Amino acid sequence: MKSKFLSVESINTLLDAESTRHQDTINLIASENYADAQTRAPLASIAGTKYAEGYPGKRYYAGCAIVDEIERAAQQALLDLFVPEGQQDLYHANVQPHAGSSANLAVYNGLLKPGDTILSMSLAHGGHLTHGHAINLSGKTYTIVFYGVNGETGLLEYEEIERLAKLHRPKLIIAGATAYSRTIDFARFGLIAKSVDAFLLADIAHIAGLIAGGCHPSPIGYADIITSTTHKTLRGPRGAFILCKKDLGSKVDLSIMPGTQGGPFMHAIAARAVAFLKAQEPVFAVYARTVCAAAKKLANELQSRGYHIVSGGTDNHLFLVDLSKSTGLESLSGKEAEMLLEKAGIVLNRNAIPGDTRPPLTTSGIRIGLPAMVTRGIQPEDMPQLAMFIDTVMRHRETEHLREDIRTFARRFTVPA
Ligand code: DSN
Repeated sequence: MKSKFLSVESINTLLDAESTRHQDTINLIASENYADAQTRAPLASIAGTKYAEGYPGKRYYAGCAIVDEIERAAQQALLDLFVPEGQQDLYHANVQPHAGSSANLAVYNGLLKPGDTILSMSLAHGGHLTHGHAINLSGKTYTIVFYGVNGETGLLEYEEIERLAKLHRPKLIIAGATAYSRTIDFARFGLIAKSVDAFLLADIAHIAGLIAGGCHPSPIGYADIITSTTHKTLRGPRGAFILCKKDLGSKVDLSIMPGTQGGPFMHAIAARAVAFLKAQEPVFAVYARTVCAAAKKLANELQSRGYHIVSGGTDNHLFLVDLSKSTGLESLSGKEAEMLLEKAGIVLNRNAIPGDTRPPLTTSGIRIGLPAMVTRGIQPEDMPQLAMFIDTVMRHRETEHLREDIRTFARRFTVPA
C-alpha cells in the first residue's frame, strides 16, 4: 500500500501522534522504556554521520580523535556499571552492537564454528528468537538443544539443564530470557558450563537495569560473555553491548567489525555512555526497586482476581498471565486480550505461555511489564487501580466506557519530554 505521508511535515505529524499515543495510554510492554532527554540528545548530534570503522586508536578513517574519546568513555562507563573495580582488568567492553540480535550473532560467530552445539532456552518457554530458533540464522547455523521450564511450576529446572549439558556437550550455554519472571541463577549456570567445558553467555537484555540497580544477581564472575540491549530496563537508547572476559575480547571485536557489522553508530554510542553513567546514580537503584515492587503488586492484584500467573508470581520487572487457566477467561486468546486492552488504552503484548497449544500469533497468554510506567512515575500503590482497569476490560469486554478514565489515569504519568 502506498503511504499517504510523503512529506517532511507529515512525518513530523506522525511523530507527534506517536508522542500523544504514548501519553494517552498505559504502556505495559515489558521490553520498552523511556530514555530521558539527556540520554536522547546525542541521537540527534553530528556524531551520527561520522564514519569510524574500527576501534578507538585503530580506525580506518581520519577525524576520529573525538569519537574515540566518546567510545572510550562508553566502554569505561559500562565497566564501571557492571564490573567491580578490582576486576575490571579481567573484562573487555564492546559498545558497538546495533542491537541485541547483532550482539548475540557476533558472539556465536566469534566463538563457534557452524554446526557447534548451543544449549539455550526455547522461545516457546520464554527464551529469545536469536537463541537458536529454527527460523533465525542462529538456528540455521548451529546445532541447537533447548531447555525449558517445568510445565507445572513454570520454573527453570537446573538439574534438567545440567543433564542436557552432559548429554549434548554444547560449546555454548545461554542463560537469559524475554519472558521469565524469576531470578536466574547465574552461579548455577556457571557451574554447569564449567562442568562440560562450555562458554557461558548471559543475555541480560531484559534484566540489565535490575542488575545495575541491585535487584537481580549479576552474572559477572560466572559468565564468560554478557550481551544486552541498552533500551529495556537499562533505560538507554536502542542498542546493545558485549562484555566479555579479556581473553575473548579480540575475537568479539573482530566478530563485530569486520565480522558482522560495518561502521559503528557513534551518536548511539554517545547516548549509551550517558545511559551507563545515569544507571550508576543512586536514583536509578530506587527506580529498579520500584519496578520490581510494582510488578509484584500488580501480579498479586491480578492473582486475587483469578488470573493465573506463570510460576506463581514475579521477582523481576515482568510476568506472564496464562489466560487458559485464569478463572472465567479460559476461552480468551492472548491476541484477543491484547486487542481488547489496546482499544481501552492499555498496551502490552500477547505472549506464548510454556506448553502453549495456540500458535505464536494467537497465544494463550499476555506479558505484562512495568519498566516504562515506573519511569513515568507510577508506583506500587497505583496497582490496584491498574488491575481494576485490566480486569474490567478483560471480563466485561468493556473498552468504550473505560477509555476516558484510562486516558486520564495514563496522563497522570508523564512521558519524559
Ligand atoms: N522482542 C523483545 C522483547 O519484547 O522481549 C526482545 O528482543
